This record gives sequence, structure tokens and C-alpha cells, in this order.
Amino acid sequence: MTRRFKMLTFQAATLAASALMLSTVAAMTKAAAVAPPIAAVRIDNFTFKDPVVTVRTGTTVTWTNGDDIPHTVVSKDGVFKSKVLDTGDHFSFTFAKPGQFGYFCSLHPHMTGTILVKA
Ligand SMILES: [Cu+2]
Repeated sequence: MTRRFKMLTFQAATLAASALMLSTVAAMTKAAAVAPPIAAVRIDNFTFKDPVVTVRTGTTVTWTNGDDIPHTVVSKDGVFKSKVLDTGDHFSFTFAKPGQFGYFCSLHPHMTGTILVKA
């Protein structure tokens, strides 16, 4: 293989890789535009992280228990209530209306969090 031919092969490979990346970015942008908004709250070390999450109306929030003991996610106003979540379990709720939604863990009431839903 000549040096020049190697160079051309390398350039072609680089071009192909760039084209692939561009199409991937385009696909991701398209997916983001149509997918409903989502947010995640991880439960770890007896804490909701992050304690205050601000989302748009229509967002589905998913809590995942990363602790090695069970927790729950219970709305202070009775808007939502999870079952007992074991390690790795998750609970999702879609916030259809704007407002401030405080919640806590019914097994450890000192664990609290808030979802702020903007219109
Ligand atoms: Cu708990």
C-alpha cells in the first residue's frame, strides 16, 4: 500500500465517521423534540436527590431507590403514592398540572422533597 493510498483511506474513514456522527446527532435531536419530558430523582442514603426538582407541566418524574433499604414516595397532598420500593424499584408520576408538590417517605418521614411544576 502506498503512503498516498493509506492517507486517502484514512480520510474516507474519517468522513464516514463524521457522517455517522451527524446522522446520530440528528436522530437524537429529533427524538428529544417528540419525546415527552422526563425527570429522575434518585433515592440514596435516606435522601431524595435532588430535594427540589423543577419541571414543565406534563413531565413524568421517576424515583428510583438506590438504597439497600425500602422507601416510599408519598405526596403530602395525596396527589400520588408509591408502593414500598425495594432496592432498584422505581415509581413514576406524570405532573399534568402546575404547582408545588411536596412529598416524603412514609417509612422515614424526615425524608422530604418537592417537585415544582411550571406551566
Ligand atoms: Cu424511606
